[in-house]
Amino acid sequence: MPIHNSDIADIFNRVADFLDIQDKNQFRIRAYRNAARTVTSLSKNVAGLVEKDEDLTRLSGIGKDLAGKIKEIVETGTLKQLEELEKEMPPGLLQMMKMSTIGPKRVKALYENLGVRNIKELEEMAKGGKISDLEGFGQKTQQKILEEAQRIRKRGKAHRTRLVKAERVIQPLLDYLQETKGLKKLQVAGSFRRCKETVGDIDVLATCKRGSNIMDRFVTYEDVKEIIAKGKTKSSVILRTGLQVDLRVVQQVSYGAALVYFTGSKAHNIAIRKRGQKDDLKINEYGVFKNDERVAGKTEEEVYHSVNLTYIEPELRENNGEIEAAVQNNLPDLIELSDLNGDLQSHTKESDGKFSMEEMAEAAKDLGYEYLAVTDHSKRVAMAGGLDEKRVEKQIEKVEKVNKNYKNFRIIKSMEVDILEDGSLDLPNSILSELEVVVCAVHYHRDMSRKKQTKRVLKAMENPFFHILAHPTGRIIGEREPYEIDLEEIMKEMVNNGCFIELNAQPDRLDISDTYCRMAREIGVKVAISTDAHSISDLNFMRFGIYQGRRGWLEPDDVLNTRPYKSLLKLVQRN
Ligand code: DGT
Ligand code: CA
Ligand code: CA
Ligand code: ZN
Repeated sequence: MPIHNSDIADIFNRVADFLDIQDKNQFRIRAYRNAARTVTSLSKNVAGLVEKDEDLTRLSGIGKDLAGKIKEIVETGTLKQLEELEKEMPPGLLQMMKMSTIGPKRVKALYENLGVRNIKELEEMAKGGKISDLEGFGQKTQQKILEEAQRIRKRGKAHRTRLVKAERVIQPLLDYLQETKGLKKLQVAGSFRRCKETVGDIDVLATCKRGSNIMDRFVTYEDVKEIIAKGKTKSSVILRTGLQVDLRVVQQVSYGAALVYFTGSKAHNIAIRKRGQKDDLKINEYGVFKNDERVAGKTEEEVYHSVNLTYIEPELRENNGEIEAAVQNNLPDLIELSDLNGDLQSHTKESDGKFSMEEMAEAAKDLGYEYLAVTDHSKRVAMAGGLDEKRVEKQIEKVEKVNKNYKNFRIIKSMEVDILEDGSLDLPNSILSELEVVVCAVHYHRDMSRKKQTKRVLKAMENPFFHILAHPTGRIIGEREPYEIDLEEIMKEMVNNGCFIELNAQPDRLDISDTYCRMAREIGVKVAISTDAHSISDLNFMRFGIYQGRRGWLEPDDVLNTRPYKSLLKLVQRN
């Protein structure tokens, strides 16, 4: 909930912007802007006044109506009126208003004079040179508008970047910045640090000795395509890939507070801030203050302790119950990569993998695993060279042969078996019974209704050799929507049947989501975190699965493949 005076002012200004575009009564519009100004310039916290039930109409420019609205904002975090206005507005105009080169006045002028309703039309107009003729625009502005519109288009509709890609782009930049003279600390914050599956932009935080040239170094990095802003404490650039990076330099004493603030999420920050208010603490990116005196802020621990909370891991900071859990000292003991004993999905040359079973085994063993399930495709997935019964028999023999090479490591006899349209499995029980772990997946007929798809998988789970449901929603992040399926119902049945759900760690799948991980934990289904590796290097995707599992509150016990081989087999066998 926004509770800072500036949050209230933002809402009022936004309402004024909308009313302005709609050509509403200028007097009303001014009233909102005045109120915003009053609230901003106030030395007292307005939320505090509301809590003490003080008469807000005593503030200049605040009448009964606006006082009621302030109360609503403080109590609910939003203003209904603003939400209504947002709904009425053509979505294209809303997006235009968010552009840095355009405010509400310009949106209005463009809309009324040129009929521009969205960024695409805006770009065309700017290209055609039509904007510079408008009063208050000019050539320079037109050029700036054109550049921003093009930038937005190039970034594409899903202008979020997958974590794996962001990592690849950011790591060299971090290595480069590490070399800065006088640098003390360097840390990525934002959604990247919270390990979200995709990130909007990258927020980097640094502390430096006085006189460091970090900002110069940052904006002259070879991969910078465009400098959006350059200042002493904050700069923003766009890299060649289109990814935006914000760098903030903060003081050592503020480092922890800034790290909490810029790690977010916003909702988490607001909740923490609100908690501080109860003890008259003011928390912001500079520190924790009591009566304008800094009482904490150097480390994140300090900040959390100042509001009587234990440290909260970044992956949990979504205001989804983590604060309540911290209050009760009941935070989950999150899963870590080192808790795993093996990987339960991988492919070899036998179907669509790139390496032999021997090579995959060797690589998995080198990762310190005790086991690797080789799960080549079954015959229905012909495109991927799926195995029929005969070939599975041979594969089983091969596993036994390869396992002779090892003492403390083994390939688990397994397959990724296709769940056919009618819910039957792609291999007969006679052969499934020879496998140790059977991983089952939907690959075809993804477009069934939710009801049918759910029934199909439930039917498949009736087969006593069904163990793990692989990539349960079939989504590819940013490319392919999940198919319709009721995973809650399926997970409930998994508890009855003794089946398991996969968290596919391929960074473009991360299937299931963090929310479903948490649901699995609550329902009591163990999650298999598997890489679905098609090559040796894919085995390293495991960490993305771990990130996602941590975001889903998973503890080691919630994860199937933390078990050593023997207990794993016992757990997997259905009666
Ligand atoms: P993203 O970039 O869309 O994947 O998500 P974030 O979480 O990285 O968000 P971003 O880059 O807009 O801002 C970074 C952090 O800064 C965010 O997680 C929390 C903090 N922050 C940003 N704006 C606000 C704000 O208005 N209020 C508060 N309390 N925190 C904010
Ligand atoms: Ca960000
Ligand atoms: Ca940012
Ligand atoms: Zn598959």
